[in-house]
Amino acid sequence: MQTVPDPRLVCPPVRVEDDRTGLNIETLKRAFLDNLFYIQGKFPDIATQNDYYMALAYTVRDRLLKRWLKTAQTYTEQGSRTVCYLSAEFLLGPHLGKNLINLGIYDDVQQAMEELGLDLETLLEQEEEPGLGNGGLGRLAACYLDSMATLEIPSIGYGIRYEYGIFEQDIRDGWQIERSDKWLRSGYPWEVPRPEWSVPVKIGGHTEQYTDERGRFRVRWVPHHVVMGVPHDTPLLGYQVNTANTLRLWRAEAAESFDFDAFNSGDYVGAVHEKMVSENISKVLYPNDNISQGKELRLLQQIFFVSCSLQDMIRIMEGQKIPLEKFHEKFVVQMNDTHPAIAVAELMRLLIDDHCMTWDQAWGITTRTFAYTNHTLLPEALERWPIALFKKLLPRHLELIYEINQRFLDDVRIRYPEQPQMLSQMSIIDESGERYVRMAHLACVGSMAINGVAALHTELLKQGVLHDFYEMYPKKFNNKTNGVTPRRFMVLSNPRLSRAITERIGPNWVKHLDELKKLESYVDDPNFRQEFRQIKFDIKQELATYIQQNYGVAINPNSLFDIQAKRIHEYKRQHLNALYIVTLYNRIKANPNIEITPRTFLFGGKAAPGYYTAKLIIKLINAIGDVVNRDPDVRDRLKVLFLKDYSVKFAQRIYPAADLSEQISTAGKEASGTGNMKFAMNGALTIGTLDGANIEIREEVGEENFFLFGMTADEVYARKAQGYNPYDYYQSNSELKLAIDRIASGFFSHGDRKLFQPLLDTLMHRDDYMLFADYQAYIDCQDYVGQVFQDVDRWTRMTILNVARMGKFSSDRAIRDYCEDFWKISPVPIEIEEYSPEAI
Ligand code: B1N
Repeated sequence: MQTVPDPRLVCPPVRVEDDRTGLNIETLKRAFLDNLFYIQGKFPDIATQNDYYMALAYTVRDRLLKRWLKTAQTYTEQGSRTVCYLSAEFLLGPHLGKNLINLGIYDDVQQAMEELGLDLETLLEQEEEPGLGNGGLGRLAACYLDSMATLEIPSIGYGIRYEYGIFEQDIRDGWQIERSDKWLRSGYPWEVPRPEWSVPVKIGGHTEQYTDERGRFRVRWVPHHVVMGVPHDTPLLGYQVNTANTLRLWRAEAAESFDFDAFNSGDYVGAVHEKMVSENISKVLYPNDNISQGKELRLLQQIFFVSCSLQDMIRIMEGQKIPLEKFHEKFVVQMNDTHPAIAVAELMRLLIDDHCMTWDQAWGITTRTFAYTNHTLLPEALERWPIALFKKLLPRHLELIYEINQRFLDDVRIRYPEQPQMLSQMSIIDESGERYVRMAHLACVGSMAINGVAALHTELLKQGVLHDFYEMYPKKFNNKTNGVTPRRFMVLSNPRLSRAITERIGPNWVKHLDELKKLESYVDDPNFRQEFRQIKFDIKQELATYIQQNYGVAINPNSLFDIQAKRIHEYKRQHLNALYIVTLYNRIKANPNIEITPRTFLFGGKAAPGYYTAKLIIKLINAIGDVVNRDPDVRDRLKVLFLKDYSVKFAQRIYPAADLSEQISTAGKEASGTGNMKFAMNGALTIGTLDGANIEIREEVGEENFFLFGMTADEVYARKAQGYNPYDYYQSNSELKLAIDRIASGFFSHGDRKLFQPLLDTLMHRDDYMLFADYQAYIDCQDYVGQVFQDVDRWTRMTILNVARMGKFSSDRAIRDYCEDFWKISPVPIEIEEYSPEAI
C-alpha cells in the first residue's frame, strides 16, 4: 500500500544558485550585500566606496576560488607538467576589472551595481594596485601569467611579496619626490596566506665536510641564521576558461626556533633585532630599472625567493609521489633575467646535500630544468656579485659554483685548446680585478635554453655579450619576441574600441589576436572609420578633463596627443623629445604666426631615486612645460605635461588616448619594449627607431604606417668606433644650437644657468646615447608626423591598419612559442559542472 507523505516533510523542489559561485545578476547582488555585511561589517548607510569595492572584490574572489581549487585538484590528480616562472618582479595592475572580464561578467556586474545605486567605474578606481615591479620586465611577467592561464598551461609564478612596492611619485617644483607605497594598507582581498607551507632558508655561516653512514663524502652547511618564507597565493584566472593558476609570493619571517634560543639566553632585544633583520628581506622592492646596484639585501632577496620556490617544487613532487629524479620532467623553470640565476646553484645544493644525489645526476637534472631569458644589453644592468659577499652569505653556493665552473672550463679547454683567453672570458668568475660571480654566465651554463626578447636583441646577444656562449652552445639560443595581453590592454582599458571591433569581426580576436587582420576589410568603410575616430576623440576628451581637473591645464582634444610613457632613462631619450619641443617653441618665438599642428606632449614615468640625470630630465620637462603652457605667443598650439605616478592603472587610461607613441631609444639599447605594442593596439602611430620590437612592429604594420627615423644599431656602433664628437653637431646645426642655448641661458629655469648644465655638458661632450647624431632625423620625422596628422583620412587609415596588424604581439603568441619550442608543455583543460536549474 502506498502512503501519501506528509506535505510538510517534503523538501520543496527549489534550488537556488550558490551565493558564492552564482553568476546571475540577482545572485551577484545578494552575495555583494552579504559580503558588505559579513566581511566589511558595514551597512549601506555608513559604507564608503572602498567598502563597496572590497565587498565586490570578495564576491568576485569567491567565484575565482571554485575554479582555482578545481584547477589545483586537476593538476594534482594528473601530475601535470608545470612551468615555474621565477621573477623578482610581477607588475600585476588592478585585479577586479580584469577578473570581471575573464569571468565574462563585466556587464552583469555593472548592471547589478547600477541596480544598487552604485557605479562600477568608481569602485574599480578604488583598487590600489600591487606595484611589485619597476617597468617592462615585471609587467611582462604579469602578461605571461595571464596568457598561460588563458591557454590552460599549468603554471606557477614565483616571486617576492614586497611590503613596499615601487614608490609613489609626486612632483614638487618640477622635481620627482618619492613616497613609500603602502599597497597593503587597506587590505588586499586577492591573496590567501599559506603558512602551513612555509619553508626555511639558510643564510651565512660555514660548511663542513663529513662522511655519512654509508661512507659517502658529504657537505653540511651550518648557517649563521635561518629565515622563513611564508607563501601568499593569488589566483590568476584565464579568459573564458576555468583555469586559475597560482602566483605564489614569499614573505620573509623570522624563524621561531632561532628566536627562542635568543629569548632563552636572555637577549630579548637582540632576538627582536634578529627578527627585524630577517623580515627586512621582503620589505622593499629595489626601485631600479635596468641598473644593478649590487647591494647585499638584494642578493638576500634573490636567494630567499629562489630557495623557497625550489623547495616548494620539491614539496609538490613529494605530495604527488613523483620521484625527484623526474624533477625536469615535472617542471620547467624559466628565469626572468638573472635575478633568479642563483637557482642553478641552489637546485644543485638541494639535490646533492639534502637529497643525496651524485653530482652527475644532479647536474643532468639541473641543466634540463632551467631556461634563461635575457632582457638587457646595458652593461650597467648585468649582475655580478663580489666573491667576498657571496662567501659571507652563501658559502655553500660559492663552493658549488666553483665546482660547476671548473667542470665547465674543462669543456671550454677541450673546445678551444689553442685559445687560453677563452677561459677567462667565459669563466663564471670574473678575475680581471676584484673577483665577481657573473650571474649571466651561471645562467647560460646551467640552462637548456637562452632567449632574447626581440629579434634584434637576440642577434645582438649572439654577437655581443653572450657571443662566446653562442659559439659554444648555438642550439641553446633562440628568440622569443615579447607580447602583451589584449585582455587588459584592449578589452579592459578600451571597451569602446573593443566593442567596435567585435561588432565587425566577432569576438574571437580576444583569444586569437591574429584575427584582427579581418579589420583590414573595413579600412575604407566610412562608418567604421567615423566610429574609430569618434572613439579616439571621446577618450582624448576624457583625458583632457582629467588633466584639467588634476593639473589645472586646459588641453585641446583636437590636438595631436604625443605621448612618451615609460621609465625615465637616458637611453630611452625623453630629452630628445624635449629638444623637439624646445625647437618648436623656438620656431614660434621667431615667427609667432608660423603654421604648426597643435600638439599636446604628455610624459609619464618614474626615475630611479638614485639616478640623478633621469631626475634632471623630469625637471627639464616640467620646466619647459611651465614656460610653454603659459606663453601667449604659443596660443595653445603646444602643451607640455608631465603626468605623475605612472602605473599600470594609469597606463590603461593613457594608451587609448594616444595619437602618437614615442619609441625613440638609441638603436641597440631597448631590448624589446612592450609599451610600443600597447600603444599601437589602441590605434596610436609610432615614431620610432630601428630598436627592439619596433623593428618587428614596423614589419607587421608596413613601413608606410610607421614613422621611422635615426641610425641603425650598426650605424651607432660604427659612429662610436669612428670617434663621435657631439659638439660638431651642436656647432653645425643651427636649430639644435638654438635649442641647447635656450636651455643653457636659464630661459626655462628663472634665469638659473647652472640648473641644466650637467645634462647639457654630458650631451655636448659625451652624448653616450647619440641624441645629437639623431636630432635632425627626429626633427624632420616629427615635422612630417605633424603634416600627416592634418590629413585625417590618411591618418585614420594608418591607425586602423596598425590595430589590424598587431596580432603577432599578443602574449598568447609568445607563450605558445615558449611551450612549443622548449617548455614542451601542452594545455590541461579544467572541467567544471555548471549549475543548471533543468538538471534538478
Ligand atoms: O624588459 C622588458 C623589455 O621590453 C625592455 O626593453 C627592457 O628594458 C626591460 C634590472 C631590469 N630589462 N632589464 C630590466 C629591470 C629591473 C632590474 O632590477 C633590469 N628591465 C628590462 C621586457 O622584456
